[in-house]
Amino acid sequence: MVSSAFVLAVAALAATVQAATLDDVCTSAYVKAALPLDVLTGITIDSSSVVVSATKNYSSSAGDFFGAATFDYCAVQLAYSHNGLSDDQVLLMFWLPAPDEFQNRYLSTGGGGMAINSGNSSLPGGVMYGAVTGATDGGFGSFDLDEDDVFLAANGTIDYEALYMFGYKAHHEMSVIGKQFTRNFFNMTESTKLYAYYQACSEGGREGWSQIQRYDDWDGAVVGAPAFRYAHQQVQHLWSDMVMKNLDYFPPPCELTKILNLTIAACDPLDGLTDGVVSRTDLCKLHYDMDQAIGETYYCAAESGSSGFGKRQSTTPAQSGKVTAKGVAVAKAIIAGMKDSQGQQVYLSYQPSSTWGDAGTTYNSTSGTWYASASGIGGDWVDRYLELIDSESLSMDVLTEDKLKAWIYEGWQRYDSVLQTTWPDLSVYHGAGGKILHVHGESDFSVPTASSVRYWESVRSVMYPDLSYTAGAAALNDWYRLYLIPGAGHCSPSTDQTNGPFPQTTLEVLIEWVEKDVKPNTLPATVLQGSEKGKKWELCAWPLRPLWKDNGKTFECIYDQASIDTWHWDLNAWDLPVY
Ligand SMILES: *[C@@H]1O[C@H](CO)[C@@H](O)[C@H](O)[C@H]1NC(C)=O
Ligand SMILES: *[C@@H]1O[C@H](CO)[C@@H](O)[C@H](O)[C@H]1NC(C)=O
Ligand SMILES: *[C@@H]1O[C@H](CO)[C@@H](O)[C@H](O)[C@H]1NC(C)=O
Ligand SMILES: *[C@@H]1O[C@H](CO)[C@@H](O)[C@H](O)[C@H]1NC(C)=O
Ligand SMILES: *[C@@H]1O[C@H](CO)[C@@H](O)[C@H](O)[C@H]1NC(C)=O
Ligand SMILES: *[C@@H]1O[C@H](CO)[C@@H](O)[C@H](O)[C@H]1NC(C)=O
Ligand SMILES: [Ca+2]
Repeated sequence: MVSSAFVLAVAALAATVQAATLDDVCTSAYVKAALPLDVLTGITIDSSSVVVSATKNYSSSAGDFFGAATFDYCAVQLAYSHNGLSDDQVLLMFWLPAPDEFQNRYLSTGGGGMAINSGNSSLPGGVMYGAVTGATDGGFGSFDLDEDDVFLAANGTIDYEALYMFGYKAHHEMSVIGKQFTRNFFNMTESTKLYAYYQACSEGGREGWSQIQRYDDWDGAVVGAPAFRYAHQQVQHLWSDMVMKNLDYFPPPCELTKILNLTIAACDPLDGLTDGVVSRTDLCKLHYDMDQAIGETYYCAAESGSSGFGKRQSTTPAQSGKVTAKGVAVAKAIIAGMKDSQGQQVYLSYQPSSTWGDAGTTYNSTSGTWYASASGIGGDWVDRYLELIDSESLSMDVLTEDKLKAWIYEGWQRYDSVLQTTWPDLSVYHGAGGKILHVHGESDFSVPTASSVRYWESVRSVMYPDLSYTAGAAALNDWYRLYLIPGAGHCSPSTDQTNGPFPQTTLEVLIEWVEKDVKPNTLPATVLQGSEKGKKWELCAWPLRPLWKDNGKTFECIYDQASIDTWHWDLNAWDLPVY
């Protein structure tokens, strides 16, 4: 029989333990004692590297994936190395909530572009939910260095350690170390559940999938607009340049913007609610012909700024004129997606109503004409990752349709196991009970929205081959749900469809699902800008599509086969399956 004195003593001890303040535990000595030194074979954590600091009453501003918050945190930076490698050092940054705010949660965060972290900017998104939240530098030398800064050890020589760290190793190591460090730091008993999560978008979305496809480190993941199917994704950034070169027409940006504005205006009402948001880009594809824009007048005032995603800075003169047949032909060919010289489909493309992110042109004030350059992330991919040359030298002159296809093939083969990130069998993660909320802006201009639909479909068809489409979709939606975000661009609300919503509380929804089994039927979202700021929306889970009825009075998520079909591309240029 347990004596009441003993019970009291244990209760008193527990009370003492819980009474620890941030200042009690946010010390170098306490952190060093909590380091999980033996958690991973082949890794040595450097105790002397630890840098610890407490920050009180920190106010973080709202991001697209979480709201504003004020909290105390303990920042812990540490370094580890891989045994047997020279000059190897990986930095981890963890923000830990105060002991009385800790809710038995851990969150990994990722990067964007060629970065594996987002500095500190994603960390509040976990601490505000009582989660220890981590970021890694991938071993690239500092949190400010990107993978493409270190990918080449020299011209012609790949730094394979950096490549594989970026591909998937670094995140796995951070999760394993971060979770055990969290347990040690907060004195968690072995039987206490630590809920582990992930949240990131774009390249960070790809990083998320790199883990979900291999490990069961997390109970749930929020993955946004993943830049996966990497070889295809990077080369497709060159497709708009190819189109302009083929048609020998380099539209003034204003002409393409006018075509965009007319597309949005025409397609907005097709979803049943005229609100400036194209919630059904599939109906836009089915029912709107951009030829209707030909002859419409456009005007844009002179401005200085950047032209196009990742393109060079420039000054643009005032532009005015009428939309040309060639301008519309460029727009249509971009939306029609990458084809080879035989006219076979190589890759999918953006949805109509997306800004023309890859079709930027620059004004040559000497000749008075517009031109395009094959710079940006697509050119970088070819120069650096295929040619292995540290320079931005890709010329428009070398672009041909078959060259683009060959570049995809080369990158696909070379990096299939490390960057492609489309492994469609998620049985390890699913078997451990993992959940996924996958979101993607329906007007994304950098990672085509159809890319996410294709992957969801690959997982469905590989994991539920014997079920009908709807039964397989239902089975998959039990643990992996995809939500398209009306009007949203790349990982944020659109600048052109400002009344569109964004699902800012997705991690909270995921936590409810994982910890309390509240499955999100629809995903709550909010308008974050403009005149309708604060308006609540519900996003439909794929393959259901939004539709308003009775003049916008009632809202439904409907099943529409013709619309679903527009999202499925027959990539008949390839003999291999493109997952
Ligand atoms: C915390 O910061 C807010 C403003 O960000 C301030 O109003 C409040 O007084 C601060 N609280 C403490 C305890 O310092
Ligand atoms: C990131 O957080 C750490 C710990 O609070 C801080 O020392 C550092 O200055 C922050 N970095 C930036 C760029 O704010
Ligand atoms: C963990 O336990 C130690 C020893 O009892 C205690 O000093 C420390 O404050 C505890 N940590 C937390 C976060 O409660
Ligand atoms: C396109 O629409 C936006 C408003 O969303 C407007 O500011 C811009 O001037 C329009 N551009 C053209 C070329 O019509
Ligand atoms: C601009 O046009 C001039 C005159 O045609 C030409 O010599 C020059 O190479 C062009 N510059 C660029 C960057 O295309
Ligand atoms: C790598 O090759 C490019 C293109 O030839 C050249 O401009 C650059 O200087 C080379 N870099 C080094 C470090 O040799
Ligand atoms: Ca609408």
